[in-house]
Amino acid sequence: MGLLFTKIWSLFGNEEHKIVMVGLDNAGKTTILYQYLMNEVVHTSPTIGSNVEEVVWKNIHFIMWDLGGQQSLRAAWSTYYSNTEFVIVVIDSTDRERLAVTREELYRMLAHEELSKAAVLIYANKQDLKGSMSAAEISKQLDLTSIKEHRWQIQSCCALTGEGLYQGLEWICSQLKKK
Ligand SMILES: Nc1nc2c(ncn2[C@@H]2O[C@H](COP(=O)(O)OP(=O)(O)OP(=O)(O)O)[C@@H](O)[C@H]2O)c(=O)[nH]1
Ligand SMILES: [Mg+2]
Repeated sequence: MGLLFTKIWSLFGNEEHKIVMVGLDNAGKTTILYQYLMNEVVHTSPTIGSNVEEVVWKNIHFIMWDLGGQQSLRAAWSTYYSNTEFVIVVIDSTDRERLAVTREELYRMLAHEELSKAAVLIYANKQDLKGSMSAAEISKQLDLTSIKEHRWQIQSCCALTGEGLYQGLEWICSQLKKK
């Protein structure tokens, strides 16, 4: 009965999918969240704790958690993982020095039991800035092809213009259909 109800509920587009958005501080997570929500760039300050919003895209409802990325806050990321279907990892593509830190955080996260079924979308953000690394370069540095236990996708984007953001959401929707 519970399952039937869930199925009927989802036919009406009322099912909610949980997304957790992580990445180092200054990567652009909060900017992306409010681009999704309002199609505009908001003035952000570093997130302490988290923001959560409901984002509706093509009648699909997402509960999107945007977590603060400062080092002292990263240990708390795992407290948000339960029932997460998708993880979005946001990368400042100009931040070459800290890509190794992102890599460490990425693999720590993927090893977490509660994310064993989650799919991962990686945004190579800030493509508008000179000297930004390409998605291919980031993919190589992060060794993404070694990820076998999770579905993953990398998408280059610019949160200021919104370019690339919806291709990322499209990928997420395509994964929902496969389930
Ligand atoms: N040039 C450029 N700047 C961006 C882009 N996306 C975000 N920013 C800027 O980067 C800065 C940090 O953005 P936030 O969205 O606050 O970063 P965050 O990942 O939420 O950071 P924490 O909350 O500290 O984890 C802001 O000044 C944004 O305007 C982008 O695509 N291009
Ligand atoms: Mg933030």
